Order: sequence, then C-alpha cells, then structure tokens
Amino acid sequence: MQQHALLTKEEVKKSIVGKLQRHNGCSLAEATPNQIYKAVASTIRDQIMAKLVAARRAIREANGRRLYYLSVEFLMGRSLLSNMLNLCATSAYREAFAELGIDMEDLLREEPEPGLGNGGLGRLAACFMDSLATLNLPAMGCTIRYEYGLFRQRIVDGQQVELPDNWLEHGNSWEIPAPEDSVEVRFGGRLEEDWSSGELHVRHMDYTPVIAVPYDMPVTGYDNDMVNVLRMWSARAPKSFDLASFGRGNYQQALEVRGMAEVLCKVLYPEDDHFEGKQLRLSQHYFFTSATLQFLIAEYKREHGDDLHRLHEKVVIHINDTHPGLAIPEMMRLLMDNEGFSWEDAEYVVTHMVAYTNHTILSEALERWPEDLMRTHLPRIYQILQEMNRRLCERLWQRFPGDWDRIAQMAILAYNQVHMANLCVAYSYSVNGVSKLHGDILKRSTFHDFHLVMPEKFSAITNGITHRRWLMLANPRLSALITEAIGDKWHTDAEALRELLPLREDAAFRESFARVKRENKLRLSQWLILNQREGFDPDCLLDVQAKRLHEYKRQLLNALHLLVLYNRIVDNPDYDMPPRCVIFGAKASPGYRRAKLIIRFINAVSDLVARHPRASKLLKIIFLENYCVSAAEVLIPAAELSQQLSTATKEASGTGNMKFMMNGALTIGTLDGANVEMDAAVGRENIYIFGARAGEVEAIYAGNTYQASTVFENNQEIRRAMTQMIDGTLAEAGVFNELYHSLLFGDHGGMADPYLVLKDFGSYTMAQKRISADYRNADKWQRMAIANTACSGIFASDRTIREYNDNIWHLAPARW
Ligand code: 26V
Repeated sequence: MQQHALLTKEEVKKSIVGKLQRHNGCSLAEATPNQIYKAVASTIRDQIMAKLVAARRAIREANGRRLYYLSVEFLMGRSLLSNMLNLCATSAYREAFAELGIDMEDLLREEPEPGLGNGGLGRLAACFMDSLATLNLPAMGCTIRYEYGLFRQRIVDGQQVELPDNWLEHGNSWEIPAPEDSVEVRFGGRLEEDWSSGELHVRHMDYTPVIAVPYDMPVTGYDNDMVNVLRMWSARAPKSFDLASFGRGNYQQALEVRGMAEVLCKVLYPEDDHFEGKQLRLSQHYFFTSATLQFLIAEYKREHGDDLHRLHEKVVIHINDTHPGLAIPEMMRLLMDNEGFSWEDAEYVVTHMVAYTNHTILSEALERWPEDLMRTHLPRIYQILQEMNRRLCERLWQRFPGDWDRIAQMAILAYNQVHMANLCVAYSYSVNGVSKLHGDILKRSTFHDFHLVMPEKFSAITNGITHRRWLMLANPRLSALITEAIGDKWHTDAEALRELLPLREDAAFRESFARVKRENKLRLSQWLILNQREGFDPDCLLDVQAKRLHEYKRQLLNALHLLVLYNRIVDNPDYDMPPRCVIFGAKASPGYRRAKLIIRFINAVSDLVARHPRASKLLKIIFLENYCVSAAEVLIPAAELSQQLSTATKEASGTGNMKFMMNGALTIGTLDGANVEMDAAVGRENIYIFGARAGEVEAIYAGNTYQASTVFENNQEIRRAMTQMIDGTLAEAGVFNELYHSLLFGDHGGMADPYLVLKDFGSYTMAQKRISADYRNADKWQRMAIANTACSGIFASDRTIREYNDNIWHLAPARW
C-alpha cells in the first residue's frame, strides 16, 4: 500500500479552487472547462511530484540496476484518469467534483491525447511503463517529444483525410522540463584523425549541433509509492553557436543549424508498414538515442564516479525494435572517444548492456539505411559500424568459411545498406520475439543463421496489456462487477480473474455480465452519435475490427464477407440472422494507397447496405473515425466479437486481441501471433479459429502452390462479391479495380492474393455462421464471454514485465 498521504475531498476542492484563483485569477464559476481541467491536473501532479522526489531518492540510495527503455513511439493515452486511478484517489476526486458541480466526463475530454505512436509497438511501450512502475522497477522510458503526433483521421465522402495533430497547442499539464540535463547531438561534418599522441584520436569537425532538451512525464505505479518518468527529448538550436555565427557573418550556417533544430522533432512519421530511408527519420532516431546515452552516462558518473568499465552492471538499455539500434555504435563512440576506452573494453560493455526486441518479420518494414546517408550524416557512427561489420564478418567466416552468401545476409553492411536488424542481433546480449509463434519464426527463419551461431541470445516473451487501463479504467462497470464477485486482488494480480470461471454457471452473474455489456454498448452508441452523428441499436451483436489498416491484417476479408452477407439477405426475403453492427476502426498510412482504397471499399459496402430496406435492418456497418487510445477505451468494452484476421505468420503478436478478450469479447481469429496462446488459454470451445495455419502458409509461400483463381471459379458467392467490386455496384466502375486485380492476379509479377484472403474465405464464412447461431443462445454466449475474461489474466503486462525482468533485465524492485 502507498505510504504517502492521500488528499481528502476537502483538500482536493481547496486545491482546485486555489489554483484557479492563483493561475487564472478567476473563480470556479468563471473558469473555462480547460482552466478547470488544468487546475485538476495540476492538483494530481502535485501529489505525484511529492512521490517522485521520494522515489528518486530511494532509487538512488538502493544503488541498483536501472532500465532505459528506448522507443521511437510511446502511445500513452490520456493521463488524468489513469493517474487518479493509480493514486487510488478516484473517489476523493469524484466526490469533490460532485460538490463543485464539475462533470467528470466533460473534464476528461479536455485532455488532448498524446498520440506519439502508430500502433502496437508504441502502445506496448506505454503498457510496459505502467507495469514497470507498478512492480516497483526503476526504469526510464526515452523517446522524442514530437510537436505533432499521429495525424487525426476524418472520413470525407468515404475516404480518409489526414489532419495535423497539434497536441501541445494548449500546453501539456503532465510534463516537467529538465533543461539542466540538456546535451548536444552532432550531425554531418567531417572526421580528422590525429595520431600525434601515439594513439588514434578522431576529431569531429564542422558538424551541425543540435541541443536536446528533456521533458519528463511522470508515470505512477498502481497503489504504491513508485513514480518513473517518460523522458521526451526536444530539439533546439544552440544559442551561443547562433550568436557567434552571426558575429562572423556565417549567416548561412546559422540558419542551417536553426532549420535542423526546428524540423527534427516536428512530426511523428505515420508509417508502420513500410521502411523508407529518409534522412530526417535517421536524424530523429540518432537524436534521441544519443541524447539518452549521454544523459545516462552523466547520471552514472554522478552516482558511481568517472570510471565506466562497470557501466553494464548498473545500466540496461532496451531497444524497442531496431529504431534506437544506433545506441550500439553510439555507446562505442562515447566510450572510446570521450572516455578513452579501447575497442575491446568498449565492446565488452556494450555487448553486456543492450537488449533488443523484434516486432515484425515483414521484410518491407525492416530498417535498411543507405550507407551513403549514414556516411555523410553520421560519419563517426558509420566508421564504427564499418569496424563492427569487419569483426562480425571475420567471426562468421570462421564459422561458415567460404559461405559468402550467408555472410552477406548476416552482415551489418552489405549491398550499400546498413542492416539494422543484423546490427542489433549481433551486438545485443538478448534478442526476443513478442509471442511464442513469432519467437519460433525468428529462430527458424528471419534470424535462422544467427540462431545457429548464438542460440543462447534468443527468446520469446509474449506481449501483454495493462489491465489497469484496459479493464479498470476503460470498463468501470465490469470492474465493479468483478470486484463484487472476487474482491479486488485482481488489480495487482490479473491471474486472479480465473476465479470468475465457476461463475459461468451462475445465472445471476451471467445476467449481470450481459447487462454490463449492454450498458457499454449504449455508452459507445451515444459516444458515436456525439462524434459522428451515427449510433446503433444496443441489442444487436457488436462486431469490431480495430487496428491499423494493413493488407496482412485483412480488413478486406471482413468487408468482402459483409458484401456476401448483403447478397444473401437481398436474395432471400426469409434470410434471418441476429442483427449485427460491424465497426471498423483503422488509420491507413497516408502514403499507403491500397490501404486507403480498402477504407473506401468498406465505406462503399456500408452505404450499399444502408440503402437497402431489409439489409439495413439486419446489418449496419460503421467506420469509426480517428481510432486512437481514447476511442479504444470506449469501443473495446462494448465489443462482443473481436476480429483478429491476420494471415498466419504475419502478426508478430497483436495486443488489441488481448484487450478485447479481457473485456469479454469472443475472438474470431487465425492461429497467428498471440491468438495461438489465447486459444490455448481459453480453450477451442470459447474461440472461433479459422484459416490456414502458419505451416501451411509457409509451404504456400515456399512452393507457390496456391491458385487464387481456383477459389474464384469454385465459389459462386466470392465470384459475385468480387464482380460487384468492379461492375459499378459499389462506386463508379474502376474505383476498386486495383483490389480486384490484386486478389485475382497479384501485383507486378507477385503471386495472386498474397495475403490469402480468398484462400481463407470459406473457412471464415463457416466460422461466422457458427457465431450467428451461438449468439442466438444467450446463455451459451455469456458463458463463453465470461470464460474469455476469466482466462485473460496471463495477457496482463505485469506478467510480461516479470518475464523480461527475470530473463533479461534483472532489476531489483525498489523498496522504501
Ligand atoms: C515499423 C516501422 C518500419 C519503418 C520505420 C518506422 C517504423 C515504425 C514502426 C513500425 C512498427 C512495426 C512494428 C509494429 O508495430 N509491430 C507490432 O508490434 C506489436 C507489439 O509487439 C505487435 O503486437 C504487433 O503484432 C506488431 O505488428
């Protein structure tokens, strides 16, 4: 239990009113909603800051290892309610609001969501921060303070339109600037080698300097005294440099420096599907990675003295995918150039300090930087990469003499590119996948050859989600019901949810469970009416697919099936099924044309259904605009069916799948990523599994044995739906030709239907039939839904973080 005194209701009231007076010179009655939000946030922040001071001192005195979790994305979601929840202060605040006449829902909506991530990778990092603090583990999240987060999405005439996300416009109540920890990061320039002392000294000349200024966002643990921080680095031009350059008349260069600092942290790249070697992205990655390393060295020196030879005993650097992988050569550089280390000593420290998680096997998403770009933009880093590559290849040559092809595949530098994944695998002490299946694929395929050489490094740790945000915060009704049934130990021990399992047989509990779901559907419907003027009937089956739009995630399979359902209804006046509302939430990368076309297709099918009197009674399709963390918090608790349709082998884990399961949705899914483990946890009778298995998919890709045209010829329903894609039924003829063509013929020489949409279609429709039948049996459905919540405990990120800590990080929990 936390030791720090909580505020009473009266103290909360006094603080809010006092802050409005001091900060805004107004009374509560005169204050705007935003001013009230800020006064409340600032009150909570005061409580957190008191804890932060104590936590920092305790961590320093414990003198243990610390984790620096580097990620180019952290999708934190709003903070106000989660901090209130973690401080166990919700009731005091609720009562204070009631007495002050503040509407809590309105208040929460005032907080801009920090959308500093694209999807799964960024949200995982945020869930990890919650569990790290809750488990008392000393850790700092490190990232970029993007001025603009992921674009906001509007749908106009059925198509995606992107708007800028200016989340800092009205200030950020949660961040604390720490300008005293600012450091300089250097780009470009040239190297001079100096042997005058008898040893090589490399001097970096004519570089472009940028100052990295950190802003810290506190992250509270649940019901404890721990506070960690997320450190967000922001760029500014060096002031002295500016003036001196102007003085010397070096106007051009001064402008260049300023330009660099200005654009560096401007915007998060909205791509998570496809890698492009853009210089600005490389700059972003190096910027926050170098700043973090410089800071952690300074911090180590303050506490342990100037000798860094045992740095790895006190510091773990975790790199969330390869994006911060330059931490490896950058640490080599700092140790050799600034601390006088030999290559061997520097390599020893680095290879005992860095751990790497892989999040995707899609080859188009693997980072490969042009060597030229690395050489001109980060010349010293490039030089170090060359030496690392030379030593790696030498070692590989011993193991695979003469096997040039294999060595080139494993090299850091090959074919004029820098292969970040090879760098990370070769020089990290740990490489992990994010589900069992994904871990196996890394070993048997993606990093097969590395696994032969260094098998001890490889592991799989299945992702998890914080059930505090995704159940307690997002689904207060279900949380209350659970606590009423089994007490509140599940708040810190999610496996305790298993105690709900016997309650499947309790008719009263089933009824309460169903009532909660219906209330959540109603809440969602009202939210949708407010946001996009379109609700749905809470008595229909709520079927949801919410995730980034990607061909491999197969939103198209879902949409094609809806078109087939529409045809069945239209053809048969007696067709009957439980009415369904199908919701899609998905942002497409602005440059991913096909993905945007799929959004348009979904909306065209939605319109077609809506225009038909009988079809629109049985089926409603809603495209939820701007799917983001806050939207997910309303959407997921309402869902009854969760669609997890990725082509087997393609989804490394998935985490949305776990959130739906925990909230009592049933899953229709392939045996891919963490779905495999969900199936094992809940049992095949409580999940709808369909489609080709990983082995079969691999065989198809290896042998080119699948013919989409055969499915097209043999399945009349598919043939008809696909014909409707192109014959003007859905839009002017021609609009969706590209989708049709890709399914039937493939793109530029590639195989037809590369994501096996047609291949899995039959099996998908069969599973959907079973779902409609089962939904009619309300008792059966509720039993299955309860089983899903009850068996979801292992997907809590507390379990994930314990595994990382036991197997990779070895941090001691801070206690005071
Ligand atoms: C990819 C790229 C590639 C181009 C460079 C920039 C960039 C930035 C982000 C990404 C993200 C792709 C990786 C990703 O988000 N993977 C997802 O990670 C989740 C957490 O482990 C996992 O559940 C999902 O299955 C996986 O797709």
